[in-house]
Amino acid sequence: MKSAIITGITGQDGSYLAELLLSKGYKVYGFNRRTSTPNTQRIEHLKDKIEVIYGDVTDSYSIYRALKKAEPSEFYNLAAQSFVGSSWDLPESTCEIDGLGVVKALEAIKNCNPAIKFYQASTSELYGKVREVPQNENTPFHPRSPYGFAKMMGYWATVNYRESYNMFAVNGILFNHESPRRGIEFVTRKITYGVARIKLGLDKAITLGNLDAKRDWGFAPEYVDAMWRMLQHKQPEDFVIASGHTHSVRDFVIAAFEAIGVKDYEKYVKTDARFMRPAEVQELVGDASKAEKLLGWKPKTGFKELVKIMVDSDVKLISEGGKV
Ligand code: NAP
Ligand code: G4F
Repeated sequence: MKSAIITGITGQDGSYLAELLLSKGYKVYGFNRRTSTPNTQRIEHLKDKIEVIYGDVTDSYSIYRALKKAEPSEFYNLAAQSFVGSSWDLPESTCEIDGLGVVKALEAIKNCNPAIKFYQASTSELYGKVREVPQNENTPFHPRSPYGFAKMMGYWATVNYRESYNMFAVNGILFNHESPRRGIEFVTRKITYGVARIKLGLDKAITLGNLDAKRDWGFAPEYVDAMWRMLQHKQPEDFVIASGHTHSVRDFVIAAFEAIGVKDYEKYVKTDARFMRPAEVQELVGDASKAEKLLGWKPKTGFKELVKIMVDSDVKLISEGGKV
């Protein structure tokens, strides 16, 4: 039986990846840090099927212990301080987790069993102030936040361990991907949750920042499938995973209100400088043709369908008294 460690298993992607690997017959170990209140709601339904190992990617010994216990064939490093907005307030810890944490994981794997295949959760934020449109595996990077430059370290550490030690270590350069499990502070979920509350008469408006920023948004369960495919590929290579379409935050707002039958969205949207960033990534759009050609991966869920899935899910969640 194949086994895998997923760091960041309590997050959006970690929970979907755990489901995918279980469906493929893997023994799944989740690497989960200690928190003062339980944060395992996204994996509650999997608790009898996976094994959780307590640890933290900033703590090398906990990574070694996890490797010894799980003896995995694959290691998916999804752990991160993943919210760009907070990274300006937390630049050091973001670098500790998103940069040095990757080096610690790679070093532990190199020393314990360099045959373990390693996936690094790299990001389209590396492109930042974009040098070309659309962005592909050869587009130069220009990160625009502490999150971006911390992830840059993780990206290059992964490339260097592959080239120096012949390890199967790959970067998935994933563009934004969303779902009903998306964290509430990210703009898509903030919008769909806010729109659901407005529909149910619980709120009068949502307050956002830059409505003109454009992102390439896809559906998270499809993106974790790409992660798995990268580790099954015959050789270690980096891949862009994206929908190939870009939409503004305003487009997302319009589609979310349309999903509840509201056309005059302006009445319900306010902006506030609190949600603006010191530096912005204005437009991202990815070219995933390499992944389609070599991994047979293609996005399936379109933009409007994605927005509707999220709005409907939030309406149901709130109506049933569920919590985020
Ligand atoms: P997420 O929901 O924020 O999940 C992040 C996970 O990392 C959580 O399980 C979190 O645990 C864990 N974590 C944070 N610090 C840790 C530490 N020091 N040690 C161990 N675990 C730690 O993020 P996501 O959207 O699933 O994204 C997964 C990965 O893909 C992240 O690395 C992110 O940067 C990257 N990425 C995401 C996207 C996207 O659009 N979603 C795009 C490109 C790349 P807690 O639950 O305890 O906080
Ligand atoms: O939803 P966001 O916070 O996601 P962002 O910054 O694109 O980062 C996400 O995607 C990356 C991949 O490109 C991941 F690496 C990263 O971990 C994360 O998952 O913001 C999207 C856009 C930004 O331009 C932001 O300025 O939405 C704009 N925005 C406008 N109003 C807002 C808001 N963002 C947030 N979070 N909250 C607002 O009120």
